[in-house]
Amino acid sequence: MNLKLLAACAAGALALAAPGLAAAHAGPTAAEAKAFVEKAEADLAAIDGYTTRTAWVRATYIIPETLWLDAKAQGEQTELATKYAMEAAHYDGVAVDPVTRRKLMLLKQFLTLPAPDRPGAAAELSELSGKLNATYSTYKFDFKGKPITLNDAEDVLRTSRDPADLKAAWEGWHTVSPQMRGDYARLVALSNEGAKGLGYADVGALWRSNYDMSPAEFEAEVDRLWKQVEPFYKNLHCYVRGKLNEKYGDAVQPKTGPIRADLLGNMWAQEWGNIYDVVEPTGVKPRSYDLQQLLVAKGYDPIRMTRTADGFYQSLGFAPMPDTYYTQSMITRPRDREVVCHASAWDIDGKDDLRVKMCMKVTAEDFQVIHHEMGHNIYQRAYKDQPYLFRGSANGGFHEAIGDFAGLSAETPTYLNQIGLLDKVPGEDEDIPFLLDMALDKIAFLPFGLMVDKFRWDVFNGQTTPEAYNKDWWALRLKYQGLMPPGPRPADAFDAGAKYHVAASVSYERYFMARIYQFQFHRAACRQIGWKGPLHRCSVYGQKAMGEKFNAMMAMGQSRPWPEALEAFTGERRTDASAVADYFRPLDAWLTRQNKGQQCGW
Ligand code: X8Z
Ligand code: ZN
Repeated sequence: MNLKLLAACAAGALALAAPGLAAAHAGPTAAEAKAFVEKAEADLAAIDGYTTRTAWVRATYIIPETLWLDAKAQGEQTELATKYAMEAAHYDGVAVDPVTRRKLMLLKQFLTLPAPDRPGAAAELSELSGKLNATYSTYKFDFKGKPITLNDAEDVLRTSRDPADLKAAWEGWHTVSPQMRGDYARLVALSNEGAKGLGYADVGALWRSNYDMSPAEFEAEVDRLWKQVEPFYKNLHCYVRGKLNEKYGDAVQPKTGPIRADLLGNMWAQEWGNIYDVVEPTGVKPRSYDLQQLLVAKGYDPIRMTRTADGFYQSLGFAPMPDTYYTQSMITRPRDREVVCHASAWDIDGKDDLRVKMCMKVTAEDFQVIHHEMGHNIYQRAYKDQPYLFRGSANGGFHEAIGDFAGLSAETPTYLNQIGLLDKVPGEDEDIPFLLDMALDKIAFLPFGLMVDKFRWDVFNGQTTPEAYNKDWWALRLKYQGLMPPGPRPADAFDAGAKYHVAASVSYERYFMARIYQFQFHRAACRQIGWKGPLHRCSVYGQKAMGEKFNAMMAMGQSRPWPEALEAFTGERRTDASAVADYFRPLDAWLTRQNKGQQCGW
């Protein structure tokens, strides 16, 4: 499976021939480059069949032995991929055909965390990765006298409206990461050394190179996109802060300044839809339904939620998920063993053994997550006939955007009515509540999606030292999200490490990009089906011709630079947040009216 989707990495063993060296005088030839790429691709595909399976077993059954086995396998893969990445650089100046050129580039960018090219380094790096992930995934802390998991703590954040409980659950979970700091700093040092060996300034620069542009251009690109959406976020922040102040009073949430991070319904305050009840608009008709209550009332369970997502994709013309999806996946948290609960989508064999791994509950949030995860599976299946090195998304943002794009339709009242979940489709007078609910997830996420890797870019380039991890993390949380912790942080805190993608080294800017692409896809799809109403009411359910065109884009995998894929479906070649603005326009105007007279910002 696509290594960039699998959290960490690996290291390995093969002694490699160096085809470039034989022809050292004249420099390597195009034929040698092609032969090298073919061998590298075949070897990496072969080891993938092994590492994907060890990773699956480790993630669904955490015991010392599976950690050991997976670290060994990932170590071998990292070592192999690092050697091939270094060797790919020998062909930088050789005139080769475009396919070989792209594959050489992808070989250099293959690893999320490259290892230094010396004995033992890849093994050490993969052990550190596995250990950090396992610490995060198995941690429990004491809450009201009993040990609880992250899942339990997330339930508290989602449902409790008692600020003391919220603070205790938030602070309790954040005790997971002080113990990770030393290992994390070592992982940064090792992988940076590996990245430098490949010719990148550091790991952050390697990650920013994954977008068919230079690292500096990508940085400018995310800043440009953030500027497009920032005023909207500030409007939402202002409105939500006012409501929290009404609910909890000045002592808990003052009227001005940052928002307390534990009051927003989510452990990382990344999506705020869980506190809809607290921020519900007054003076407009209340919402006539709540997705979570509908799911419960109609007796949905996790399998039925999965079948529902499957049904949505089938309506677009995609084949059903295979039977093994339902027998081999891990859909709910097992009672009797430790697992990685953080949701992910798997392609075990590059053929038809697709799976999801999550700890699903019957919530509106997980209804969204299963559409998200299955979107990954749909993409994996669409590009499975590409050569191994092209089996990936146009860029990381595309992979994360597919299922969310489906979700934009699957969360419309029209669709919920079509599948029998909702009895009556509300009228236009419920547009503001609906859009507010969507914005609490989609818009609230944007600055978080942006800042997680702004933090890591600074860690990798050395500007943020281990001693400053927590200070710098909160400086960015304040700057972009306008948040503060619920109380003073202990001297040993490493709050970034309490986020899965940091502990597991999954790059994060992909999610920021995805929040924009999904609206571009949605706008283009709604145009294709001839939708004339407001974008937020458009559903593409049942639109097979649109589905076919979408599949054609996905089938390209990463064989071409991403603007070509974007153009194939949307006719647009640039990432463009105007689709986000188009979707939320009525809400933005409404929020501006609500915030009149308020001192917005922080
Ligand atoms: O990690 C995920 C997915 C798996 S790729 C569940 N997401 C990000 C997160 O949870 O932080 C989806 C939205 C953002
Ligand atoms: Zn995802």
